[in-house]
Amino acid sequence: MSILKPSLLLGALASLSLVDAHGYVTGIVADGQYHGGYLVDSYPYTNTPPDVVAWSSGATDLGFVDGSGYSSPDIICHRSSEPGALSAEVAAGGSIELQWTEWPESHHGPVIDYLANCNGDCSSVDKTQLKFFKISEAGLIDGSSPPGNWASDDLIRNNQSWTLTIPESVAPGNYVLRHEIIALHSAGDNNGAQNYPQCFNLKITGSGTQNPEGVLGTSLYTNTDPGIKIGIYQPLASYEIPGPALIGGGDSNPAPTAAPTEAPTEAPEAPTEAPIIEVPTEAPPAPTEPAVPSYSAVPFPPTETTTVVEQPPVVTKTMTTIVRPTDAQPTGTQPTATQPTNPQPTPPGTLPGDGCPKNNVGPVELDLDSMTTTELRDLAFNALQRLFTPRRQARRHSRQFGEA
Ligand SMILES: [Cu+2]
Repeated sequence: MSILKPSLLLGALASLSLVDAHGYVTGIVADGQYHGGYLVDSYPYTNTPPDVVAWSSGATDLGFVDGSGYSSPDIICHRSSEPGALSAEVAAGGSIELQWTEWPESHHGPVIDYLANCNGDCSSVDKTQLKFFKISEAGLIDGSSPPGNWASDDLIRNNQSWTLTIPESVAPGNYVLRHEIIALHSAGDNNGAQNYPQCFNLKITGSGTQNPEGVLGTSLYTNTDPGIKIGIYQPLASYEIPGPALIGGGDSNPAPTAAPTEAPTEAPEAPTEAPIIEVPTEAPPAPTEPAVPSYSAVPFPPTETTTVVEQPPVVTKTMTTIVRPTDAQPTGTQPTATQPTNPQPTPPGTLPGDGCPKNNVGPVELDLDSMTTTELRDLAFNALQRLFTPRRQARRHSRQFGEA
């Protein structure tokens, strides 16, 4: 078996920024106390993973949920998630720091945090009944220079971590914290935004009385929300953070990297008009010409669709005595002319999916000639992402899903 060599593509890809595998939260610090998270790159392969405050996740590819999954339970706390057994105690008014592994710089977007009251024990709660209210949000910091400076960039600058405050007004009780980055690098496409949600059980103490109603996780977003379907490769004057409105007392502008600035005491008013989108004065950077068609052949991980089928040996049989004239169905070799003489491994313009049955990304037919520059760039991002995902991760992925 041979596959197209990624090395052939490296030169063509050189002009594009490299992306890394996606990150996840390895642990949280609640009021100064560290709690280990759900280590999605090891716990799924352990017989008895430890009890943690984090919800488990089936997203072993460190992948995402997109607009096609906004009404599916996968959007609630990530794919196939189940409640954590433990809870982290934090006082209302206290802080939670979420510690990520390295987040890819190209994956710009907002960072959003919600709470949902478990009304009982979070470790056995039905996630489809949880109603989330937004307690913290941060989106576009500066959109003047595309693709802009975003909350995700702040997270990276702050040593891959994010700190939020539990509103002092929230009533004590058991809650699920839903923490999420939405990557917008491909969000100009339909279902191009990528949601990376993760959940943690909190036991909130204090004397608050606020009990916001909240909305089901499956009702947080639609794939046409202004903050979900948006191209970020043009100057943006504003950005509408998706999801329900921030509750009163919520934190609309966490500033994890700088000294605390004057925090807003209430939620900002809802925008009264659509976000202003300035007409770009110049075209967004385009991938170099040779690079684009090459993406069509990037295989990751290798799938059967990229396997070069060995050409059947041509049988040059000279003996004809075994073929009798009365034989209606010759049992000898089939005429070689009917054999595929040179099977193509992959039709031009086909980008293999990542092979993950849960990722909703199967092989897709692409008409490169009709794609916009933005679409081509997003394709490049995705291809690079697959190309540079660590081999170890790919092997685990293969084991889990039984791929060859
Ligand atoms: Cu990505």
